[in-house]
Amino acid sequence: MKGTMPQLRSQRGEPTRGGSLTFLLCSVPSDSHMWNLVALQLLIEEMGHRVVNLGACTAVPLVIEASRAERPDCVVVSTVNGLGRVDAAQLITALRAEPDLAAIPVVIGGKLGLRGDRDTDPTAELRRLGYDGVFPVGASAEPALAGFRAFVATTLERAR
Ligand code: B12
Repeated sequence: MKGTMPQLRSQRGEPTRGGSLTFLLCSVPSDSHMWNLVALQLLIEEMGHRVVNLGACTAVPLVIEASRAERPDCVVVSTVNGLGRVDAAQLITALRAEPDLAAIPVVIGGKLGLRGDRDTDPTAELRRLGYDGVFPVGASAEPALAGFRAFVATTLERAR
């Protein structure tokens, strides 16, 4: 996969408010939705941080390569097509198997199952596999986004 990393980066210049963290934003291989990624990139940039957005249908080897190249403060996985639960397990297993990347915080959020509100909560399962934060989206995205903001403030920004 060498040489294939897209250069889709913030075009908004250097972050302005304490913008010291780098986020690697990606999806999972099966998921072609992209507005979730665009919205999250804007949200994280508004928080004052730098985003490297790998785009939709993100291949697992690309996430590994970009993690090694960028040394992000956090990998953010966003998926909404409902297959995320399965794909996300493969992604975190691959990332955690790389000793030099194993300590990077990785969080996931979005519409993680196919049955909406009737899905069982995937949080415990995904945490057990190695995700540091899990933010499932239900009827409204706001609780997930609030949880993510709190994670960034308490876990990432405070750790610096
Ligand atoms: C546009 C769209 C498409 C377009 C995508 C175009 C593109 N390139 O982006 C097309 C037509 C290609 C498409 C295809 C499919 N889609 Co579609 N799509 C949508 C739709 C109508 C809007 C998605 C969108 O752009 N939303 C705008 C963004 C800004 O909102 P968002 O995606 O929800 O993201 C926000 C939150 O979820 C949250 N969030 C997301 N990730 C993360 C991560 C973290 C860490 C946090 C904190 C928060 C968070 O924050 C984001 C910003 O607010 C939704 C329905 C809907 N109203 O959501 C269905 C929807 C996502 N699609 C769905 C499905 C099933 C499919 C298909 C499987 C349909 C099919 N049978 O072919 C395919 C899958 C394709 C694939 N390989 O992935 C389902 C998913 C079901 C589920 N998960 O429960 C939905 C919910 C429709 C439905 N109600 O059934 N889709």
